Order: sequence, then C-alpha cells, then structure tokens
Amino acid sequence: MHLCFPDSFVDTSKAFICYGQYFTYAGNFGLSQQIQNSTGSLDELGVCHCSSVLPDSTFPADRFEMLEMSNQNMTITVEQQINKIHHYEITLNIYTERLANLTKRVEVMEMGGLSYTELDFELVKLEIREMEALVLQLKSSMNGTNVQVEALYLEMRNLSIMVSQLEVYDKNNVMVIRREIAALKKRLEDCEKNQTMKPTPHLPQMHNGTCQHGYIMNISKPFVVQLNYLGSGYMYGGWGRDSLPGANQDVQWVAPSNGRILYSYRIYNTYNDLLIYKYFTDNNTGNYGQGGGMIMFNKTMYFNCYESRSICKNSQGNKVELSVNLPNAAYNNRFSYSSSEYQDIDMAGDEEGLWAIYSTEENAGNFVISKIDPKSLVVKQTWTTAQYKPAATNAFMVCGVLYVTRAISTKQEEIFYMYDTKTEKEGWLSIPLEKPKEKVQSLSYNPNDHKLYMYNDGYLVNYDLNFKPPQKDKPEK
Ligand SMILES: [Ca+2]
Repeated sequence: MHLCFPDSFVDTSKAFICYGQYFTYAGNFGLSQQIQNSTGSLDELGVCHCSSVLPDSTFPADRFEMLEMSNQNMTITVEQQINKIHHYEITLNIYTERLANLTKRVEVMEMGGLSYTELDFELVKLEIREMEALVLQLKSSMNGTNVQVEALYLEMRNLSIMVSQLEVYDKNNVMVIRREIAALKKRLEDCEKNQTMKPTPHLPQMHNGTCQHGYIMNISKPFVVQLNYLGSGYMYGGWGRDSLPGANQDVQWVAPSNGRILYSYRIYNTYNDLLIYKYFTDNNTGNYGQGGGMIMFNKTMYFNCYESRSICKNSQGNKVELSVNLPNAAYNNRFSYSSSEYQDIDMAGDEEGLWAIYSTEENAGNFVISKIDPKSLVVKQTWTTAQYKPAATNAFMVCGVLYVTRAISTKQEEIFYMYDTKTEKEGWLSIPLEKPKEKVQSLSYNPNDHKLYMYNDGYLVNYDLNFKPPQKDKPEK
C-alpha cells in the first residue's frame, strides 16, 4: 500500500493536479471532487490506482420532515380503513345471519316440510333481491375484491337460483297457478265491470246437437277453467269434450304439449275430476301426434300423425289403430296457423260429423275442408275456399260451416271468415272473442253444449255460442 502523488502518471482526461492537490472528474457531471486521504497502489505499468472516501454530506432534515408527515397521513388512512372494515364486518354479520335464516327456510322447502301453498316464493325472492342489491353496493364501495363479500354474493346467487328452480319444479305449479289465476280473475272482473254489452235478445229455445238455428250471432265472455295438468310449460295443445252428438258429456279430455309433438292425453271421467286434477287415465298417442289440431269424437282421438300428411285415430289403447293419408294435405308446418306451429291439419267435429280443416299447395295455402269417415278415415267430400290459412289463428266447424278466427290484439280475437259447405258460399263477419292469454293454440266446437273450447297458452278456456234464428241464415257478403 502506498500513498500516491502521481504527478507524472496522471491521465489528464480523468484527473488533474491543482496546487499540489489531486482532483478527478465525477461521472458525467463534469464536476470535480476533492480527494482526501487518498491511498493507492502502483501496477506493473507504474499507473497509480487510488481508492478514496468522500466527505459526509449535511444531514437531510427537510426530507426527514417530509417522511414524518407522510407517515402521519398514512396512519390516519389506515385508521379510516380499519374503521371501514369494522363497519363491513358488522354489516356482513347481519347479512350472514339473514342468509342463514333464508337457507334454513329453503331447506325446509326442499325437505317438503311445508306445503307450497304455505310459502310465498315471491317474498323469499324479494328478500334475496334486496340482499343482492346491498351486497353489490358493498362490493362497489370496497374498491376492489374482498373474498368474504365475493363468497356471500355467490351464496346469494345460488340461493336465488335454487328458489327459482324450486318454483319451476313445483309439480303442481301451485304458486304459478295462484298468481296466474289471480291475474286472470282480476282481468275478468275488470272486464265484467266495464261490460256495457246490450242484453241478449230473447232467443227461441235451441236444441243442442241439432242445426235448427242460424249462423253464430255472438260469443260469451271467456270462462277460464284451469291451467292444464302439466303446468305452464305446456303452452300448446287442446282440450274439450266428446264432439260426437249424443256422446257422454261427463268425459273431459286434455292434451297438453310443449311443442310440436303430442305424446299423450288425459281423460277425466267427470268435470269435477278435471277441476281437482284427480282420477284420470293417461293415454299414449302411439306413434305421436303433431300440432294442436286433435279432437275427441266418439271416444276416439283424431289427430295429425307425426311428420306425415296422415290422420291418426286412437281409442285410448296407447297405440294408433289406423292412419290414413289425407290427399294432397300440406304438412310439417307448411301452412299452419299464425299463432300455433305444426297445426297444418286441424280436426273438427260438429252436428254433421268429423272434419279435417287443412290446406294444399294446389289451393295456394288457402283453407280446404274435407268431410272424413270416422271409421275408415277416408275423405267423403272436399271443399276449397279462398281464405289463406296461415293468416288465421284457428278454425272450427258448426253445422257444416267453417268459422275462422284471427287476432285483433293480445286480448281479443274475432271470427272474421266463414264458409258454408251446404251453399258453398263464403262470408266475412266480425264476431269478437275475448281471450285471457295472448295466443290461441287450439279452438274446437262441441255440438252437445254449443260451447267453444280454447287452449290458450296452457289454460283451458271455454265460451258459449249464441246463434241467430233460422230465418236469418244467410252468409254475410
Ligand atoms: Ca280448431
């Protein structure tokens, strides 16, 4: 180790000597620093390498003061955050308690401890919705994620889904029925209050099952019987009584469907059994039916066979007894009705027998009517009309007259077209028909009680028909 005074070895680009003192350039700043207590060593080339200790700078009091202030501020913030967390903890405890209470109630519901009628799903759902909103508020106010709040939110979502599912899986649809029926009753009451219809003039006695009367004059208010036995998910289908004149009128048939295919139908032996959904016989259609155009005629169901232009018949034996081609009939949703799909072939029964209402390519999608032999399913006679079938919502036959409906609004239909097979004349009319729900899925006539049977978005509805006296029996032009 040497003490260096490297006069002759100085690299002038890096250092210089001034008044006997040695200076170096400090980095890129172009400034020089005085070296004190330099010690050094000479290498083999005689170059002096020095190490030095720079003098201590002054104590940075101002920076320390700033640090102290920052620390103070941070302490206040931390205290505020701690207070917030305490508050959240209290709120969370309240929510957790409420959630536990709700979970318990849902568990009781799942175990079947209470009957569905005792529960108010709406109330439970409302509570969950309120709590969800509060947790969402909590989440947004916390500026970031919090595992506990996230978990609570997830649990609440699951609970909400579970309650919705419980409501859906409630087989009897008690709550749905109650709500829907309450709404329907309210609407019907309103309709009754606003009723300004003129009283029906006195009409001569008309014998059911005969045609000693004129065309349809008007239609009663709808009578909502019930929701179909499979529930509100079964929006499509048909229902009614046996349309053969003189048939047993205690028997009620209901054929719900959740789409294109008709799998089965149910027979009740009395109207009361229908009302309480008890004492019934379920029947398979055999090779399946298509659309909602089925009808019961002489204890036998007649319907469009699945994916074909044939008519099928089934006498409650769980199999198709006979299926016969309906010549040229369009099928597979080619010319169905505007409010129901796959009802290309609509079966009907009236005082004069069994009918098929359909359309063909030859008749450009307009209504075609055929009289059908109920035993052989053979076509006896055919009539063609000039009314486009897909423009209509449904159709039915009364005393050999085709009546066609269309929608006026979500609450009203009208019979707007008729075709008399006896006179082969058509007519246009406007007979209003109120409907509790928006879409008419099927409409058929029973000559035994002069009623129309409508399957209305899952609801079974019927109407009384009033007819004109025989002397006014002329199609309206
Ligand atoms: Ca019909």
